[in-house]
Amino acid sequence: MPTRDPFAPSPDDRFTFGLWTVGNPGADPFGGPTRPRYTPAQIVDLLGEVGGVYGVNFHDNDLIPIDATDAESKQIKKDFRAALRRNQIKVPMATTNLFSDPVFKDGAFTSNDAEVRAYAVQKTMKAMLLGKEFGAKTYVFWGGREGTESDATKDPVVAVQRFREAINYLCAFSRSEKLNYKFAFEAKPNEPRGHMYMATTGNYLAFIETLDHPEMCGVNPEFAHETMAGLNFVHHVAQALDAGKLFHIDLNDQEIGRYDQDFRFGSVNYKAAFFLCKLLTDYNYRGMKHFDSHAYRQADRGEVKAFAAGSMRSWKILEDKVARFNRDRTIQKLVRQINRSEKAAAAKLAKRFTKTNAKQLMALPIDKDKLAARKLPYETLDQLTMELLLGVR
Ligand code: GLT
Ligand code: MN
Ligand code: MN
Repeated sequence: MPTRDPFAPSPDDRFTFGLWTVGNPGADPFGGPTRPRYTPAQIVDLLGEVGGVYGVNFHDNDLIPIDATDAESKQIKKDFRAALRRNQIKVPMATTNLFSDPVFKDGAFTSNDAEVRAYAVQKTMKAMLLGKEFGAKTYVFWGGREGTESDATKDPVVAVQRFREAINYLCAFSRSEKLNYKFAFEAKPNEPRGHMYMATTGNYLAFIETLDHPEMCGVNPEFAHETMAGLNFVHHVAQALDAGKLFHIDLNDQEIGRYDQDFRFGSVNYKAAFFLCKLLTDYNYRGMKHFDSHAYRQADRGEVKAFAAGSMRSWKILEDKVARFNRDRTIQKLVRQINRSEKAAAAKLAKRFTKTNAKQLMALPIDKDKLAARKLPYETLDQLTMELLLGVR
């Protein structure tokens, strides 16, 4: 009997792809497509061939071209729906393309032109209805064009206000139409704008609290986006988790300081990928894991499938490494050793403020030199982690 591949993905893993990711034809700013453009139904069939995929996500115009006639749109939806059914693939998330068309050259919700802003809200409402037709539950907002090249061109405070106005409107729309969406905001520091507003996940966590319906809103952090700016992605995701705001996540990879690469998950920073996987596993994240990446420009259809399969496989391999880390006796002994007891008198007094606690803590003799001399075997712990990752442990 053939043994089961322990790293084979299954729909339970909640892995998703986008029509725009596996369907990416390989164009870049310096050259045209290197692969044919597949129809939405063909993309779903490709994912079906890969196997183990839970869902496929789309922008309004990935599914229905912006200038499609009603008849064309009807046919596309029919074909797409049939493909979803025959491949047993769901649509968990939808979003709006508010960046490709020239009308958005200076932003959508933050454009200086009030009519462009109105068009962006209108386009989003229509796209929200389209997403709902296919059962999407999460609605992503990535402000690709929300930003500036020169701050002479836009008041940055007004930009935030305009953004808030649009989101409040759309939250109200979702509620009034009973669409039941969870909104997930995706930050990015730059590209395609010189400077984008809401550059990090943390920016959005603060922004959400200023909205009319913060309970509907969370974040969709993307591995490559904080990484582009040289930041620690895992820490951003941790803060979102702590706030109960990790509604969705975009997995891919990126070298620090390069152009927006959207590489296959796990292909560059596999140590950071491991810590991300550990974080989501330890904190029992059950949301979608969306691979927001594209295959290399050299890839043909077979290689696109290899890219999709590889993305999921890398996650599964890392999950196995996490399990090994969490049951490795030597590693766990070190983890316990470095997390010092909370039972000591000083620690207890500093746990919760009361006037009495504070008074006692103030009076308590604490030997800082003794504390400073305590051992922190971090070199050993990190080396053991590396050995585990490199497969010799
Ligand atoms: C675009 C972007 C992604 C966003 C997508 C959602 S579109 O591909 O680079 O990071 O998640 O709008
Ligand atoms: Mn990206
Ligand atoms: Mn993304």
